[in-house]
Amino acid sequence: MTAAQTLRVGMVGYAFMGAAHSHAWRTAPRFFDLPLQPELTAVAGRNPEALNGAAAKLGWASTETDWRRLIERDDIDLIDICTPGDTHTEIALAALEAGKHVLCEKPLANSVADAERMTDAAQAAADRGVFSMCGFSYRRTPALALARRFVDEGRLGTLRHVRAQYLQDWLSDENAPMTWRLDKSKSGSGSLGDIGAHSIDAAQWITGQRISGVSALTETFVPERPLAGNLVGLGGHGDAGADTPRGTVTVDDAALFTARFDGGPLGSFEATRYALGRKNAMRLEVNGSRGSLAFDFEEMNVLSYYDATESPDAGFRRIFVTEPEHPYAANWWPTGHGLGYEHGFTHQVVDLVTAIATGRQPEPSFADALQVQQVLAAVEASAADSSRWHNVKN
Ligand code: SOE
Repeated sequence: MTAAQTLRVGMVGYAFMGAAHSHAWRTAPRFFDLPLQPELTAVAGRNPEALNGAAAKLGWASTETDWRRLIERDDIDLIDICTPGDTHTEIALAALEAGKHVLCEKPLANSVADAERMTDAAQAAADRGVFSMCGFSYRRTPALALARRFVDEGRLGTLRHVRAQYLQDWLSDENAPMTWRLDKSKSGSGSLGDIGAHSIDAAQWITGQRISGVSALTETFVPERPLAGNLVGLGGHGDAGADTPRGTVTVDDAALFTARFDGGPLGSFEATRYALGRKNAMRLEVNGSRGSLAFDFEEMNVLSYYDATESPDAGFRRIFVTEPEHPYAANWWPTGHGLGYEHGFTHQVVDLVTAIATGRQPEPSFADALQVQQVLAAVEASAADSSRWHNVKN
């Protein structure tokens, strides 16, 4: 197979997102006819022992202990950034400058200023045929892609409400240890950017409208947490004693905001890691003048649809989004067998590789992700300003 038919990937980071992306790079060519064949050429990380173990487990052909080597190598065509947000800008700018395509995990950056720099570089690189995408993978969940199709087809009529919640509970235990996600210098924000960003992107993409202004509340419920290294040898989190060293949480634990979309609908958004019992409940409901849609990622193969043109007692219909005519579904299993969290990442690779091969700007672009960053910034500004209304800069 000649190099022209392959897309040789270098990935930075190999934790949760690195594992999900690796699965997607391996799986996409086995279930979809791709115009370029991805190759898992190299993975970069700082800890040689852990890196070698991850490369063997996740299927990478080589390793580098400095991500800059991936940029220098002429056997790598695309850089996949799966690291915390404080590293996204430096890596993406270097990769684009070196003529390498970029897939960057969300949120794009830890600040609007950095997101703007990345967007400017991406737009200049696209003029040279070097493309980039931001990894808002929930767009590629078949049920949410079907929701977008329904809105595009006018089945909901004029949109009135968007109701988005992203509920997790992994921080409900006050002794759950510090992680990079709780350190603003690494993550940029807490629930807001980590999971709220998914809701913002999905809501804007499905409705085809952008958030123009917000009023927000944020809260940090547990201001200090045990430093993870001090829990080694202790049982669960509950063993952290009063004398266990603790670190300061510098991000939001929960964010709530109301929003206005530029086409008129009103929005309500909630992101939290304290919704005990909710594990990954990314929920979205859209109400229009002719119907409603509702989705909950904890039942990710189902899209609920209320069609106001039917008899009122028809109620919400539960569509099992596995029919061959549904987005992405024809390439997987017979109807009714269902897909999982990892399939959104595989579909993300399919769409990215296809866009690159056809010379088309992949979506969401860095410019799309910059707009999400603007919403995040407006939410934080409003929360710091007694929840006063803040318009979203565009
Ligand atoms: C947070 O726990 C998290 O891992 C996010 O960082 C991911 O983007 C989301 O897909 C699942 O939850």
